[in-house]
Amino acid sequence: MEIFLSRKSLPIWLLTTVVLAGILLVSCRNNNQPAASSGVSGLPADAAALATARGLTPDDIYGALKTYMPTGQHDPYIMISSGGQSGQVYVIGVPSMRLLKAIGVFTPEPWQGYGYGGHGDKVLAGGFVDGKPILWGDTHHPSISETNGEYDGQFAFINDKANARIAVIDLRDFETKQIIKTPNAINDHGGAFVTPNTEYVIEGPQYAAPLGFEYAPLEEYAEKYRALITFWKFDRVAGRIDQSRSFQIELPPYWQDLCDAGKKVSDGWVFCNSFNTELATGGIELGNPPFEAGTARNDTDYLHIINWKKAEEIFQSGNYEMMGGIAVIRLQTAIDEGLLYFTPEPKSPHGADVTPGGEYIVVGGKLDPHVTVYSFEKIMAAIAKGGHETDQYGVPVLPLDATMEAQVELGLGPLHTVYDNKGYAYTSLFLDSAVARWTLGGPYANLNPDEPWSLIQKLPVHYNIGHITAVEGDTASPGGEFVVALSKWSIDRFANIGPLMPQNFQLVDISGTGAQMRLLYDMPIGVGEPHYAQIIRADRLKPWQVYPEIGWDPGTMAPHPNAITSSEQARVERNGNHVEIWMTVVRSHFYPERVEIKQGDHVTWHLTSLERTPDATHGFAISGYNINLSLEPGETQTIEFVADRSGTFTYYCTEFCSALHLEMLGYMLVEP
Ligand code: RUQ
Ligand code: CUA
Repeated sequence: MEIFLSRKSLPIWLLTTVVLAGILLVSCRNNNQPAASSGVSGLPADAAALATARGLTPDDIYGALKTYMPTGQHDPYIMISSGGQSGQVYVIGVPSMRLLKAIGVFTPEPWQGYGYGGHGDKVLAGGFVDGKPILWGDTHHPSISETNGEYDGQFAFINDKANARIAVIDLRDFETKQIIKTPNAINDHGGAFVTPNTEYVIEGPQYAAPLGFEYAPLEEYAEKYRALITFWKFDRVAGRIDQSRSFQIELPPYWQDLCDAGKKVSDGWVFCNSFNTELATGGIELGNPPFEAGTARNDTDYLHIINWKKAEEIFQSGNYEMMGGIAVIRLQTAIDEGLLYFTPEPKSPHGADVTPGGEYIVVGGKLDPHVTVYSFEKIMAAIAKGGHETDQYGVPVLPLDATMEAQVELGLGPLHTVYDNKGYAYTSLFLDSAVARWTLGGPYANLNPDEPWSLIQKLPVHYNIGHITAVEGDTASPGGEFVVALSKWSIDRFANIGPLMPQNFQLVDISGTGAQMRLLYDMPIGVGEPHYAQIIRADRLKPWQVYPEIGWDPGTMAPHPNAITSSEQARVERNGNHVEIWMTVVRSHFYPERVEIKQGDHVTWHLTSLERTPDATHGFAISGYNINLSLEPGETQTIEFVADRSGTFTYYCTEFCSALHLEMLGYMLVEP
């Protein structure tokens, strides 16, 4: 509340803090604020007094000035964030860190009428596991569609780690259009990542299981358990994943973790870190080492190096087996055809992040203070040389000294790395609770004045940072203004609201060079534990304000066959015990306002919004029937239900759409 009030009061002292910053900066080590140039003349006394009374430091004032968004002004960047166990995806403005929308994805979402009778039900049903409804998800890594390695702002994808599923969000209306259950797998992690032209959406595996997650005792782990990486073919025109043109590659039962697609020089390849080359199967209660120890015995695990362009050729040549409705390239085929290589990675690796030009792959290490940088050129040379030893499954292992370019000591628990346009990399340090800025070498060395491959600054964050995201920081052309630290713990950063505490998205200014990163702002995320997020330039997005025409079906992104365009066409028709209703919705009435049906009737109800005004959304809820829609301007939806309960029910508009919104209702009479 304190923060809220202080931000509301900002306009009053905005100008004056610029000036105040100039005064206070005389003794400040980071003397690069644009504010400093404003001079000290004309300082309104009330603003200076306010800053003093609140005890604001020059850094606080700088943070306020960098993040404050006056009413009506729009953020230049949009962050698409995982929602963790909420199963949703969040849309957040940067740098204001204002939550703009929580998109219903794997979990029903009432505001959007998602999963309460409308087309969202069909989307959610796509993610059922063998017909069993799964109405939540653990969303991890959103991925915005790319063209030539840059975000194109058309679609976003997100995985559900808990059940191995992928969702497609259309960024024209920011709605979920498809959920697809990954055949043969029951959990995932290394998704969703796109290839540079979104040819494929990559879903990497995690905890191994027998293919098809059939039963097999853990004693048979080495023989029967396997991993699967899925290459989902994305059809841009349809806006859907096409399973018939998708394929999987069988992998050894290591726990593949995070993947990234090569780009530019490394286009055509995918890199995934892994852990548990020990093949640990747990059983602490039996006296076995617990997983946390069993998976950390080896000094190295394997970076997986996968040639997806060649895998695509193998798939197209028919050299696969159909399993669970999808083509699977077997492990032996992958080895024989040279699709799969390993190279060692230091202790308990995490993350695999390709540099903007595709030259290097950076891997963190949960229990190693270094990041290890692999050279794609060296990897290719090592593959060409041949004659490598193999792992126990026959996969060639390229020696580390042949593939490694550099190791950079950053601190404790390096996890994930993103990039900017100044030749810096930014790595999250989980155990240190810090963001490390360090320099890339090679073609990036001349972009800043600092020594290549060296740590430049460690900025404390609060606390236990997992992922990190930068403006377009995982693309071929990163920005350079902001990084967001996705901190897992907030502990003392916000008001005490009980033992379950929000996550903390911390905005960091990276616009300066050298050791000039600065913390700007804390944003609590009180809905689930997000993992990754991506930040896109807002001008790359071209969303609609209203649907293209009256009668638009967001489920198919095409005109709805049962749309009507005026209340004259509205009607109720009965055919036996099937009742079909065509209804219009416009401020401030439904047409018709009385629907009289009989108990046991099968009801098909089409609703069309006649609105063309931006934000003139209507809701449609039928009390007692678990039905709730959101009808945005121009939208048509169909609901179907059996009127199994007789009685008197109201249907009403759940959006405060007009002065006479309370009058926007109707009666549904169900005669016994
Ligand atoms: S895994 S931090 Cu994406 Cu690191 Cu969750
Ligand atoms: Cu329509 Cu309220």
